Amino acid sequence: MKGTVHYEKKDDVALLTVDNPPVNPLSSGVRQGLHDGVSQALADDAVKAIVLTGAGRAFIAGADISEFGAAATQGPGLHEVLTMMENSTKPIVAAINGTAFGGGLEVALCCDYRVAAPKAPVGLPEVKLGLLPGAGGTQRLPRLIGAEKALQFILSGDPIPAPQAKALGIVDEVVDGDIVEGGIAYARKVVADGGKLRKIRDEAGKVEADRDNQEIFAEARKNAARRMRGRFAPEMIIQCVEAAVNLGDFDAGMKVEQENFRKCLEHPQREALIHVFFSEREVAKIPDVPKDTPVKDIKTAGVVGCGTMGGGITMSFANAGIPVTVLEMNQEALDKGLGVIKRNYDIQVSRGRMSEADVDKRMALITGTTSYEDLGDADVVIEAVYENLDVKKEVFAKFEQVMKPGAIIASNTSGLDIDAMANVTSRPGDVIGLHFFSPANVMRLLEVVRGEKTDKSTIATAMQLGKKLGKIAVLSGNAPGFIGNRMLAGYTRQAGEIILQGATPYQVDKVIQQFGMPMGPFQMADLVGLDLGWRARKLSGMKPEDVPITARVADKLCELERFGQKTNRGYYIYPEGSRAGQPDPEVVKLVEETSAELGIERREIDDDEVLKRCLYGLINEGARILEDGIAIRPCDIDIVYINGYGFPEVVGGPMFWADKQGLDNVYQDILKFQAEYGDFWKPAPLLERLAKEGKTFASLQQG
Ligand code: 3H9
Repeated sequence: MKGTVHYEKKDDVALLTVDNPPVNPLSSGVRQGLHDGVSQALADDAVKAIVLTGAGRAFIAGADISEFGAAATQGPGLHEVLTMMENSTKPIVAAINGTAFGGGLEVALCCDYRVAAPKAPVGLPEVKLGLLPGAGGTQRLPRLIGAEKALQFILSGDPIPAPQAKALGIVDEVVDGDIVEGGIAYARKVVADGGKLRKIRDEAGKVEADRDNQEIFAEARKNAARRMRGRFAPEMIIQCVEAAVNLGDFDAGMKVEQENFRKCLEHPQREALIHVFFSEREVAKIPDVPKDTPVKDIKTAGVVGCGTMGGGITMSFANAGIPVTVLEMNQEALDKGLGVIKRNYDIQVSRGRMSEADVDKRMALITGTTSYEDLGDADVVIEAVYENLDVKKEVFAKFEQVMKPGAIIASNTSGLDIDAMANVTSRPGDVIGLHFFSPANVMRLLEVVRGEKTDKSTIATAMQLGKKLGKIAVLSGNAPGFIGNRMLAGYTRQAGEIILQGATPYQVDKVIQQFGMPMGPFQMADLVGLDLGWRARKLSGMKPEDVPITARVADKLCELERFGQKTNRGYYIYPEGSRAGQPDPEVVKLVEETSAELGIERREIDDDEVLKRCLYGLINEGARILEDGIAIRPCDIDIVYINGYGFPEVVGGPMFWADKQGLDNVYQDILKFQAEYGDFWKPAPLLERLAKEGKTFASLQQG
């Protein structure tokens, strides 16, 4: 059995310490230990009270997520243990030493009293895993703090620090100093005052009052529809809290909770979201870069370029409290870039997300310069200049001259050759790609690109730096487009082909949005700007007849000065000041004309084909990326796509989704597309093999 609970007698108090490193989830051994420990304390006449705490950095991080979906679990069930604790005739005090999440907080809610260390976070994050607090949380919390606050707390899933939990009424006391001593002292005081028990299940006052306040549920549903579109768990949660309020009887409410918990547990979103949870942790593990690889301490940073990307990267460092020097070619460009950074922070203030003092603190960490010499002492330097290999090589040659020994030299390129840049320097071991996504201060993904000669300690440092910056870092090999943009190329190409063959851009975008992406490929193109590719093609001197057919429509739009959102016209028309585009019949006409010019006969393409062609293009390329060793595991691709490209988390990422479609089904469709549309659709050998063997991408990660 996994995990244990230590039992110690501290005179008249039994101290139970949950021990299941690193974060004490409620695995079988912990449930058994709680059961045995409470039994032992109840049987011992000398014990007057029980204190429950956790070993290490957590109190209890919740149910053991790895047990969900497992065939059978050992040990007593959590409900059995909690019922026993709640029926205890001796007061139980939860001494919350650290993280009390999910089932962990629910255990604490079954105790009579809760004291907490000031920094201990408490939360019910189940909604993020597609679940609901299924150990009484939806019934006890409304009884403790009222339905409205309970709903906000459970639906957000966000943790709060102990002092805030005290203000809400979740925690009785915040203890400075030793939390276990504090818990024992609290328990003794309860005993001295007569040993009064406090069972939340019996407290009806708050839920009775809420019965006249039914609009809180309508409000919760409205918010959930807005913030958690397409999610299954929120409605299940609201129904549970409604039951807590309207049914009155605790056990009847618990029945609703258990039934809805089961529905969530069986829902595909739950499996996908738990896959995402474990994958986010898996991507930090790099097989040939062991955990004990020495990492460099990053105390200062340098950024070259203060445009959109450079400015965002600079903000990321400042947000993480790391002093950063940002370089521009001349004072004017520097002033402009720094001005944009300040304005971005001011917007945060106007939205109430930051205080003026926070902005001052961050701006004080940012230094502007026009001289490379000023970057020399930085522990890491990142170039974020124009996406052109020659320009980047020039910057690297300058780094070679000024950077102190051991500093990490990085490029923010979104797909160019890291080795070509590394070879300009005499220290390729220090060189790495750090591909941020725009806006860099907001987007969570950081593609870390390993060159041929990148040192392991450079990789380990970059991965750790990602975490420090609040990003999720995924390692990619060095090949054109890395993981994300290489896959994206197939997706956008398909979108381009489909509209020439009969769909409209609006149909494609609708299908992709209905799938759960925040925007479709043409909305995305309008946002990024159609002129970027058009200008690059012009600059390269490409003849009109050599322009790929999938870019012809975009180039025609550019000839009409329809560059996308920036000119209020692109594939869509944007009324002044609005980002919500409206379809334009003129664009449909232009697409139809282009098909005719190219001799492509238009036909109706159904939504199913649109979706499959866009997504199977991604997946087939994903399989090649795995074969080439560019991504370590399928889950690395999933995390890249969810965090960098808006792939819906609730379907677990493209490779997980493909597994759920059945790889043989995907493969058979790809063969049909190949027969119809040519060798773009040649199945990746890995996909073909897995499909024929009846296996999944996930099988590559097992064992
Ligand atoms: C629940 O409670 C349902 C109940 O309401 C109803 C039941 C009937 N289980 O994140 P880290 C592992 S649902 C199993 O790197 P940090 C994690 O995989 C649960 N394993 O550390 C990792 O393993 P590895 C509600 C877990 O300090 C290691 O611990 N609870 C669990 O950055 C370290 O994790 C949650 O949703 C778990 N519950 O952050 C809490 N939690 O080293 C989910 C962690 O092999 N957990 N592991 O990769 C978290 O939010 C963070 O892990 C936490 C620590 C903040 C606790």
